[in-house]
Amino acid sequence: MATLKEKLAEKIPAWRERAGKLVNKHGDRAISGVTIQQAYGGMRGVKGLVCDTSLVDPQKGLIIRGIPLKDLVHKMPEEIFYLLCTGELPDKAGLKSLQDEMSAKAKVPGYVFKVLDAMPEDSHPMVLLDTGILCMERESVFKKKYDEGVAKGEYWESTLDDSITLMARLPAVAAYVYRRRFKKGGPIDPDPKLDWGANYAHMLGVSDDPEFANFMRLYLVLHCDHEGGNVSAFTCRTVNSALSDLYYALSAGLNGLAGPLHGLANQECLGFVLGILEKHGNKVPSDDQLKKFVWDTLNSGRVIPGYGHAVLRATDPRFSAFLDFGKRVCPEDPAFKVVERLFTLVPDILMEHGKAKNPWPNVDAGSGSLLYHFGMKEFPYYTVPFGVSRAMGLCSQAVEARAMMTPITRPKSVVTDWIEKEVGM
Ligand code: AMX
Repeated sequence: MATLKEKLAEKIPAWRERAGKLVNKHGDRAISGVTIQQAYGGMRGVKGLVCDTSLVDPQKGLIIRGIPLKDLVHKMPEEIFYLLCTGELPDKAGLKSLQDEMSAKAKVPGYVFKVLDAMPEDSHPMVLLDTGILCMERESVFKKKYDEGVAKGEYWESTLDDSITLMARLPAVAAYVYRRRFKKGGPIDPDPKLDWGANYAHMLGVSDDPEFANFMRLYLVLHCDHEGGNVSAFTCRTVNSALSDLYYALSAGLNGLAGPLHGLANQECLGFVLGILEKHGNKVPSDDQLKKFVWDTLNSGRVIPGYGHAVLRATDPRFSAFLDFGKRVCPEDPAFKVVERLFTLVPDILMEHGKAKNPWPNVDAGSGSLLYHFGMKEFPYYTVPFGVSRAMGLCSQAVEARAMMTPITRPKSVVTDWIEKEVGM
């Protein structure tokens, strides 16, 4: 067995050698160009980053360290974190050592709750989560080691320490945010016997159904990472590249996740489904009624939430995993049934409509209806579990970046005059 740190110590020298060889032998070789459209258009498709934790394949969806997500849906989130960091799934003893370390580091300092209590009552749950993370910055082991003058080649070790502490504490902070913000009563203490995902479910206190813990584990696995260039990952890695520690960097990344074009989309999808039910007397409408609702939405110039993707060109395997879960656990739940029926109807309609490059569902099409099924009805909270999960990806990417001694991020910007001169305008 190897602890996460031991496994990384074993692997990092070979990773450095591999990257070093590439840069030494082929450093001048171009792997991407940049068009003017890309420079003005959010750098879509520009290959300018290396991220080995995961890859989004247009057809297969998320691939974590070479393993398609569909083959990982029954794993524990802690196993996925170990995989993201090292490229290998842990054995039983490796998993237990990580879980023990997380339990030992899980206690959230009391001042965090005082800070959250002092925030305005209507603060957005993501503001509370990100503030809770940021105010713990004084605990950073990386910062302490950096101030002591530790060598650059060892930065990854204290970044890993910070990652594990942050991840260990996030469920308690996130559950506190839920219970305080939505007046659910006092906080629920963690149960040291429970794993990471089950403990989060337990501390939220929304459902006694044992399937809720299974759902939360699945949710945490499915949202864990999505390459290095999405808004939250790119932000986190940029901030961390200045050697701002992970408390600064993770909080910054999750501030990006809070945007409606990124992590906030899941609440809009559920709103769409509930709007359908409301319009039809809270009963699942017929297929013809559903088709009409979808066409009416499109004809009024709106998008169908939960469908389409910037990179994917097939059904998102994360959606398929949620669909399988719902079919097993709550096949008769009206909101879930609408999600299931829409999946059989919307792709054909979007193809006929002819605009969306990808007519298939993304992760957000199903997740909200399942949270709703378990009794979590507060939409503004829905990005928070996404953030708890995505912390796995952001932290593992930071460990990778420090292991590879990646320098500070600093792409070059240009002025419009320069572009006009370049093209002779
Ligand atoms: N319904 C209707 N029209 C859609 C559509 C949808 N679900 N998805 C794309 N289109 C339209 C676009 O609005 C665009 O129209 P325009 O030319 O009039 O502007 C056209 O199809 C081409 O868009 P695209 O290249 O296929 O998509 P994109 O890469 O620009 O955007 C996305 C991707 C996800 C923002 C878009 O598909 C969308 O708005 N989907 C609905 C919202 C959603 O599900 N968001 C969650 C995404 C997952 C996540 O990041 N959490």
